[in-house]
Amino acid sequence: MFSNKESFKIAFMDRLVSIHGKDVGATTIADQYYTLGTMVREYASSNWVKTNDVYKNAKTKQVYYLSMEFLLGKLLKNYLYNLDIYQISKDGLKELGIDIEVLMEEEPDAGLGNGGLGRLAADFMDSFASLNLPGHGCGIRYKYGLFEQKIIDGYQVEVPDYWLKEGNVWEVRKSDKAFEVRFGGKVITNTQNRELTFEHIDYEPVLAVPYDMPMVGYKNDTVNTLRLWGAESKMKHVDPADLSGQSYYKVIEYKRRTEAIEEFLYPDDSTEEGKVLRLKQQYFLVSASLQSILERFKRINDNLIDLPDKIAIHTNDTHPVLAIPELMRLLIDNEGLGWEQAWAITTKTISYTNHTILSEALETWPINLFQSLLPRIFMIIEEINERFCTKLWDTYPGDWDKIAKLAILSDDQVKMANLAVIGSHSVNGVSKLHSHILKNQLMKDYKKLMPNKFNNKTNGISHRRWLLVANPGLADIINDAIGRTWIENPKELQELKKYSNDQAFQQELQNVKNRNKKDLANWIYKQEGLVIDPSSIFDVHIKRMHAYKRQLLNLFHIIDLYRRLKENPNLGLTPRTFIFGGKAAPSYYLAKNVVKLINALAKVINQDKTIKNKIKIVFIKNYGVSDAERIIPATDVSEQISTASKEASGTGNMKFMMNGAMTIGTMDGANIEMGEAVGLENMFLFGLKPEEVLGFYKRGDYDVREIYNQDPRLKFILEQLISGPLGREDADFKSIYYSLLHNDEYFVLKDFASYVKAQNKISFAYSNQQEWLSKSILNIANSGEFSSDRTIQEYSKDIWNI
Ligand code: 26V
Repeated sequence: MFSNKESFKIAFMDRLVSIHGKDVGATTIADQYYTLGTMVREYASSNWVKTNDVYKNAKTKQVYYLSMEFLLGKLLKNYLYNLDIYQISKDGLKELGIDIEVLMEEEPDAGLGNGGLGRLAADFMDSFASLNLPGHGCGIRYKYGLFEQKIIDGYQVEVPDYWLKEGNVWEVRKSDKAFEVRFGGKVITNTQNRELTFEHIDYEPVLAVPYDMPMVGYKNDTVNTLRLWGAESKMKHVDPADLSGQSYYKVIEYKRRTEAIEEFLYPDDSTEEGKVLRLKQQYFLVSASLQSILERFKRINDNLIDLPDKIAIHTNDTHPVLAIPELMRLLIDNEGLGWEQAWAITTKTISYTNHTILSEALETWPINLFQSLLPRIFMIIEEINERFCTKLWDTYPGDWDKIAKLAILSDDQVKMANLAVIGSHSVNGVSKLHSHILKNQLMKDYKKLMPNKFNNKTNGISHRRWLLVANPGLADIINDAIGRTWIENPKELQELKKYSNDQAFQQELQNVKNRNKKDLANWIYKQEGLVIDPSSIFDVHIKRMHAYKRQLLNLFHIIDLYRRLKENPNLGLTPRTFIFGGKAAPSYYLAKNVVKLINALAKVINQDKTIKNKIKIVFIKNYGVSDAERIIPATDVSEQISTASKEASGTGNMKFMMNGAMTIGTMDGANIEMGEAVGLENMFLFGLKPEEVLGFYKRGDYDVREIYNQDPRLKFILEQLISGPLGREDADFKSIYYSLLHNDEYFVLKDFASYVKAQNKISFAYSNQQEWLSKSILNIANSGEFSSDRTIQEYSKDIWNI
């Protein structure tokens, strides 16, 4: 199609005119973006077909990664890099007077995820393809992604995110590969030749239509598939004999119910009224994906017994765990297999990752709701449950409490995590600590019963997206120092270690960081209208707003710093810019109040001339993937300060490390392994250890009042929430005040003193730039093991057997 700049220019111009039917001069940036998009998609498509043919002909085992979330962000730049046509396109466009950076900004962020779990799925797609591995994603094509966050008077206001407004240039709709998914109705049990058969009647059908997106590997000709399902109504005709019009309205209502399934992504909270719909979405994803997977399998293979050798199905958290009963249903009802055989195939095929130990995030469904929406699936779950409980009885005769705790059905609920553990062959956590807690606390009874199922797969990130593409300046100096092979083999970043004390390299790193900080400062000025000083320390806390992530602890340090500056305006303090970003779930009252508190504090501090610009606070509104790509390369200090034991892994922490930021963090999630990799002297760790936190919870003897009474700084800070300029804000900071003094569930007060000490150490360390840069280089050098390539290789070997 094009192989150099000149042929690119010709192809681009031809298309621009033919697609949009206007003179080149009259085309908009959106037209130009769309044109380049179609060219890139076509450029990838021959390898897409080829990759599929290779898989089919070699009957290669395929992995399907089922996830309710794929937080893709923008794709154009990564496609261009991976297809190795970035430079040609950039130069060609430039000669046509078009700035490729401006054009790339046109692409909407695909925000089909809440946070870490969804972004992980997207980085995994990148690693599958780049490692030449046959791994594909299955998800939902939500019309609206996670809400757009507006800030009005300091408060978060949610607005629908219609990312598909201009269409999605990367997708290919395949209406010939649609499947029917059935809801409601009832099940009739028949006996034929002394065998039971099940007939699902009076159900409501929904059509699942796939939209495929190419997942392009890094310069390797592999193109896998991300299949996102759209929901459509099946053609239903109005009854001509019905003169009342009722049947017409029924058809309309049916259409509405159907389309609601693909309407929007649930924010990470669970309000009662939305629950039925979320369950519908989960079954929709699972049923459509499994039917399509099974159909492809049968086209290529003869014997269903071989399914586990040819297919691995992975469930990203419990959200797609109905894959277990759905596969049982397809094998028994459609394929005629017996229970035992179907169960053996199902459990060998399906594996499950847990992403959190927070009890409020462990999914359960009320039985009555579940049963009426999915009657046949419920029957199968009952059978799985009964067989499992019978076995439990042998191990724990008479111990009803234990049995109720481990059963799938108890307390009138369907317990999804229990179903996941019982019906899969592998259960993994996402960091060493998190897997340890799963094995020894949350799931310890299961671990005793099935010791070999449990394992750890520490998360990773795409070093291509988060270093090579997001921070080209840094990638360039790395390439000059150690060559380019780290791009294929990120562990080779280790080679940078020998430059940790090389003054020339340190200088280059400093130049890159300074440039990135200037760019970010300019962008913040455009975006938020705020002037920040690029020579100040950029201290960044970007992630979902949640009590356990402790944005409050960060704010308390800022309030304390501000007090010190007010008391002593000549305080020798390296100026700092505190950057926050993150969305709060719409119904999470406390988290939304923290957003308001950040903005209120920013208003007070940013306007105060007496502190001579020594502190600035920025809240980045509507924080998303593209913002992360801009902010992380410009960061000096990365805040990873969750209450120890609560953050399953974190992946932002790894992105900052890879971009040379210093971590201030707790002994939590993957922070611990980052410390093992780079050495504790190159991180700033503080606070309670996980076992201390768990000890307090167990004994219930944390006395927050005692801490409060001992530390006058805390008294001052907490008082600011209800009096002074913050207290005068028209906001409910009292609720924060009372929740902390009531029980301080996340140990903000307890960890305060140790956090401030670590922050002081950071200020001191920053003043010695040589040492700082040396640590920064060591962080980059040791970040290679946190590439998602390593993670995917481990899953492939230990769990999927590909
Ligand atoms: C729960 C719910 C409940 C119902 C509404 C929608 C919804 C969406 C997500 C969740 C569970 C979120 C669990 C999660 O995101 N865990 C994060 O996973 C990251 C990737 O493994 C990990 O790095 C983070 O530490 C962990 O918090």
